Amino acid sequence: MRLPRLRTRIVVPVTLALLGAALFSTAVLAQGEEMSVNMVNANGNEIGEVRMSETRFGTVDVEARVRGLEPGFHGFHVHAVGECEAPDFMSAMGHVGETEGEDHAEHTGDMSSLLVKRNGTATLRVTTDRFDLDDLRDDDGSAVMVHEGADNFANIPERYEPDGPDEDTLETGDSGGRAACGEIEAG
Ligand SMILES: [Cu+2]
Ligand SMILES: [Zn+2]
Repeated sequence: MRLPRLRTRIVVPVTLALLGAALFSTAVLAQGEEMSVNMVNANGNEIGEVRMSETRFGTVDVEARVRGLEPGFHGFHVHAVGECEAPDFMSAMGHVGETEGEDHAEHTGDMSSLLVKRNGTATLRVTTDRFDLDDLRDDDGSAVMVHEGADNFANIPERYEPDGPDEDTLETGDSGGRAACGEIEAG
C-alpha cells in the first residue's frame, strides 16, 4: 500500500517539472542561462518581473513585464549593487559601468526606456551585448531599476548647453527618482 503512494509523490513533482519546462520552451531555445528578477515598488509591493536570458549569439534578451506605474517613458537601467531598500532604492548605487569612467548612456547597464501605457502596464524587450548574466551576478550583485521620469541619454543639444551636459546628466540621464527595483543576487 505504501509503494503506490510513494510513486505518486515522485511522479507528480516530475510531471509538474516537465510541464514547467515545456512552458518555458522559448527560454530553452535560447540555449543559455536565464534568470528572473522580481520588481518591487517603493511600498515594497511586487509589480512584475524582468526576465533575462543569454542567447546563442552572445547577447542577453531582457524582457520586462510590469504594472502599476505612471504612464509615459521611464528610465530603465541595471544598477551596480543588488540591494533594493525601499522607498528610495539608493542602496543600489549608480549604473553598472559608471565607475569604469564611461558616461551615460555608454554605461554597461544602460538600456532602452520603458514605455508605460495608460493602464499602467509596460512590456519591453531589448537585446544588449553590453553584459552577460555573470557580469550582473558579481560580488555585490546588481539591481534592475525603473525610474520615475524619462531618460535623456545625455543627449543635450548644444543650443541648450554649449559646454555639453553637466556631471549629473553624464552620470544618470536625469530620469529622476527610483520607482521600482529588482535585486539580482551575487552569483
Ligand atoms: Cu537608473
Ligand atoms: Zn547610465
